[in-house]
Amino acid sequence: MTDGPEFFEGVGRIGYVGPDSDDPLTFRWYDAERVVAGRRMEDHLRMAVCYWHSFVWPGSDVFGEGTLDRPWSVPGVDPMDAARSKMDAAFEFLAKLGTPYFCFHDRDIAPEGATPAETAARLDAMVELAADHMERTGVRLLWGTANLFSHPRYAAGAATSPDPEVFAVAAAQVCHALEATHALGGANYVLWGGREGYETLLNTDLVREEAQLARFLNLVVDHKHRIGFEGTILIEPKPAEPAKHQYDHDAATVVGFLARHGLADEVRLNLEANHATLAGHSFHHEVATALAAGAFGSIDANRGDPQNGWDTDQFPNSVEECTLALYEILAAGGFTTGGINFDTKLRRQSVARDDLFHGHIGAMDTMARSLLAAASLLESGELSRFRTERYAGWEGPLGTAVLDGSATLASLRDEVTGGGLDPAPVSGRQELLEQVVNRHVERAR
Ligand code: XLS
Ligand code: CA
Ligand code: CA
Repeated sequence: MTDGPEFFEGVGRIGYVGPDSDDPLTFRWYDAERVVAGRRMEDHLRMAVCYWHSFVWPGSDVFGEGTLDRPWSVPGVDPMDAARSKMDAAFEFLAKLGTPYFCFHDRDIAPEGATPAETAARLDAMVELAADHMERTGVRLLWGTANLFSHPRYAAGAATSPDPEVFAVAAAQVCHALEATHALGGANYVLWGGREGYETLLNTDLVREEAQLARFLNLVVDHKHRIGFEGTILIEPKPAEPAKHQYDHDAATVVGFLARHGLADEVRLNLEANHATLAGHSFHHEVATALAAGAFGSIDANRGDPQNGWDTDQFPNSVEECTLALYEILAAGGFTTGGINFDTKLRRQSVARDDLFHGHIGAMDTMARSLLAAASLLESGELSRFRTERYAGWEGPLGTAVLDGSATLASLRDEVTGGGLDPAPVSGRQELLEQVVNRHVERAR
């Protein structure tokens, strides 16, 4: 504990009790020490609390002001005093919840000052304080990032602004945020481009904006190597909101962008479940697509709502959906530098102070239970065996000749007209496979 006030009075350290617990301030599934598929649960899931929605956002929306009880953000207080008390609250929460990681934007922890020098000094002071809290609590940094979307200067984009001075200010900001992340031992650095897109094509030069975005990213990668940051640079795709169209639309779009600009070996993806929904994909699709391209990095597990078209950032609570994503991740060997960030918001009506605990406990239990189901599915080999058998023909002489380039269009025609081939339809077994998944979800203990 720090010397300051206790913000979450009445809540102690959240412990694992087990599936039969009726106490909502306990874990029913998340048991950090339990070994699953060769790793401690904590090390598999690498879960993180996000600073911005949990400690900065007051519960406002486009139609209404803040509703949430956030005693560490009292209006009228000196902004640096407020930042320090917010950080006390954040680390009290993290230590009680027992999540091993957190994530932050530069402006979440330190308010912008009157001059660039004051802004930089404020961030340095808060990074130093964060280092003390991390040391005291053992909480680590999953990723840092820069807020390149709130300030009015970024209304027309940061890297993709029509004004090179805005590009320069954004570059200075990322330079500092990357160094702050490095100083705190961050495992990754994220770039999410909420304003990197357009509102109308009538005023937009797509060719220039793509070149600017690529240059910006190359500068970030170059600086990462200069300062010796060993974490991963991640891009977080999102199709829209706040921009009408965002260039980092979805996993496949970003993979193409990275390949076009020589960045495929340097940058990976941070995939958010809610952004998959907004792009018209399942989360499973986004994760599998990134893995297939060798570009998978990390996830933001917060979900959206299929009944509306905006970013609701809800706590994950579907074991089935999360099992499918974790299955793909486990099958590929699990997280390396990445992990599971909860970029989650309470609902505006969740005004009790301990609601923040209930949201995160539910999310962590959902991920833990999904991990058990995914590990059991993987261990059974049922899906992988079916997939292997389904493509077995490609290992035979015909498949090999096609893939190694020895077959031509004409040689294939000759083989078909020669009468040797008569492919029969084979069941894809979708319904059966869906029941295989359900069985593992139901039985995982
Ligand atoms: C917004 C994004 C954002 C990034 C970090 O929709 O999810 O929170 O994760 O800038
Ligand atoms: Ca989101
Ligand atoms: Ca996110």
